[in-house]
Amino acid sequence: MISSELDIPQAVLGGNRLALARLITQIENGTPEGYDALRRLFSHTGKAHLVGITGAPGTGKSSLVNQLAHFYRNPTPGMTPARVGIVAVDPSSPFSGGAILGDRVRMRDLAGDPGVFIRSMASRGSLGGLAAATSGVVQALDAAGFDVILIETVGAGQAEVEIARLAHTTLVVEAPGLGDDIQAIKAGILEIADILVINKADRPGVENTERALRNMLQLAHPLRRDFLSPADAVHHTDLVHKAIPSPGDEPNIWSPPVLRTVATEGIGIQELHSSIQNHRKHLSESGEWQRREQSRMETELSMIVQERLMRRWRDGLPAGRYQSVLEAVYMRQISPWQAADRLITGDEP
Ligand SMILES: Nc1nc2c(ncn2[C@@H]2O[C@H](COP(=O)(O)OP(=O)(O)OP(=O)(O)O)[C@@H](O)[C@H]2O)c(=O)[nH]1
Ligand SMILES: [Mg+2]
Repeated sequence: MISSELDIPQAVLGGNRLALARLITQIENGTPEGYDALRRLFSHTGKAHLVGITGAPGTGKSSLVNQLAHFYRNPTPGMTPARVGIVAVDPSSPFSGGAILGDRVRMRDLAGDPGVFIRSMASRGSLGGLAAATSGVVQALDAAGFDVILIETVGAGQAEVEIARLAHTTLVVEAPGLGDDIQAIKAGILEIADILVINKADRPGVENTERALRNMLQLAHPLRRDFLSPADAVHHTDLVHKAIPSPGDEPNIWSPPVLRTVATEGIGIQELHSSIQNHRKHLSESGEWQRREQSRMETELSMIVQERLMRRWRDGLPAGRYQSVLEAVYMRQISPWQAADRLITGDEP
């Protein structure tokens, strides 16, 4: 039981799961208690490896998250099991909960494991709100001592890009047979991929998908082409599995590997796990970890500031004002810039 006098941040730091669940609800609802708790917990964050999993609907993200979580909990002998937080974010759905994880039997295993904490979140209003709330939830899990936090975002649009900016390592998941287009390319999320996963590799068309992805990767990261000698190019498949050294032999260039998995069978999961660990190592050794941390915080701050300013400004507008100015733009009586002046400064140029 949680009494109302319970010091939630203290309890979260002490590993109390009910306190963590309550804190997450407060964060989702944007309550003052939630912000206050995050203020106290923030100095305890910064340890977890944040891994984003994104891609078009139905590509098998939840199944992969499931398998990865299992692998982190039961790694190869000699490796220490990691504690895993899972956040499933669905910007398109007004409902949370439900079938966030595809494989129900495994989900039950995970749910009974004290080293795993699963939470699903759905849109409650604006995108900025959801991304900011997600970052708060991730901070809570980080402070609670989860070593790895897997953040699944459903879909392949701007919302995913926003949320992916919160992660240290981003997996973009594709599947063969979703039509000729590669969804990630259309949505422009290939640029944010640190690791590309072709899941459902048991399905026909996997070669085409892989070829298309590798071609697109060359365009998205043209720099790497300079380092391919003709001999290397023959073994291109091997090459993309490791970072290609820059001319100065700095370990600073990461080439996103393209991996095949069959999440339903657990095939390719160990390799995927190794890739994630390699990326983490690369981030630390290249100094990129620090840079990403800073850019993550910058993104978070600007998201929060935008959200707050917008809300405060909207609350201060007389009723109907926004709509009437917008109507004037519709009628082409004023330009959008004039409209913004009117709304923000009250000027009537
Ligand atoms: N054949 C095959 N089916 C798979 C594989 N991975 C997942 N599936 C199936 O694909 C369906 C969708 O899997 P999910 O893991 O729910 O996919 P998702 O990307 O999380 O889906 P959304 O969250 O709705 O976007 C389920 O029926 C899975 O069992 C795979 O490697 N091969
Ligand atoms: Mg899913």
